[in-house]
Amino acid sequence: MEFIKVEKAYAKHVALIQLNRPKELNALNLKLMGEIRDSLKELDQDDEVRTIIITGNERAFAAGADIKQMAGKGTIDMWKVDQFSTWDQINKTRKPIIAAVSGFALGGGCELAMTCDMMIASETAQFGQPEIKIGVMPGAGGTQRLTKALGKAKAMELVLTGKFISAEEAFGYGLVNRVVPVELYLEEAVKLAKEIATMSPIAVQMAKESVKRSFEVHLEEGLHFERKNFYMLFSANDQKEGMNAFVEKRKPDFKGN
Ligand code: CO8
Repeated sequence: MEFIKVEKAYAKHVALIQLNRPKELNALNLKLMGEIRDSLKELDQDDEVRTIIITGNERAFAAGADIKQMAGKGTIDMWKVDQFSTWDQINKTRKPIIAAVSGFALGGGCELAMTCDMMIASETAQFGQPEIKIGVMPGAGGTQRLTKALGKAKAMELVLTGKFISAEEAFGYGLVNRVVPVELYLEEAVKLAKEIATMSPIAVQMAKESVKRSFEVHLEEGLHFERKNFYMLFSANDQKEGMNAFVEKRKPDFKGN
């Protein structure tokens, strides 16, 4: 990997992907995005891994798509590259992904963080969709995910002016799970990842799938989907282990089968 670092066993059952183009504020070039896609695909298949953290560094989670790489491109160049299939793959990851965000999370960087399932932010984090300032607009879900999180008026303002919001403000809108001092943001993300990793990975993945479904379908269909996943879990050993452990007053030991 050239532009990311991957640690499969960063903590027990927790993998870490760190964006690693610090000089360019982790600008998301095509190779970097391909590396994220490939490593997520691999980590999703690895039974030892139950939760995944994506992070950058203190100064930047990611300052957006690589403007220098895109500047000279035309419509057909962009279409041929088909970079959004990479984003679709990220969105398909079954295991929960936590974004540990410090510094700039802008444009594609904000979109990448929002594609993750949860976000822990350092108090220095800044979120924004500044594409409008360079003559374009968000292209990897920003207009949709930001609007769902912030509501129409605020999302419209951010997308149309390119203004940033602070971590605290993002927390107020429910965009991030919590805000912590900068020296703790990764530690806090690991804590959350480890907590989730103690649960049944099958139940976690089906629950994640069901929560995500609520963004795509109307209530009745979402309830139907949830019910199907709920029933399915009763064919897993983890369901027996979880319920027996409760009855026997001991901690469950989930094996993911
Ligand atoms: N692309 C390429 N290089 C970048 C980017 C970027 N998005 N952001 C920063 N850099 C580079 C700078 O060019 C600079 O490089 P150099 O040292 O060679 O000049 C280096 O990183 C450091 O940046 P600055 O000197 O500008 O640092 P400052 O602290 O002064 O400013 C800012 C930090 C405010 C973050 C500033 O760099 C900035 O405004 N960056 C651009 C932010 C932006 O517009 N992002 C949106 C990009 S478009 C986009 O994301 C579209 C998404 C569509 C779908 C996703 C497909 C992958």
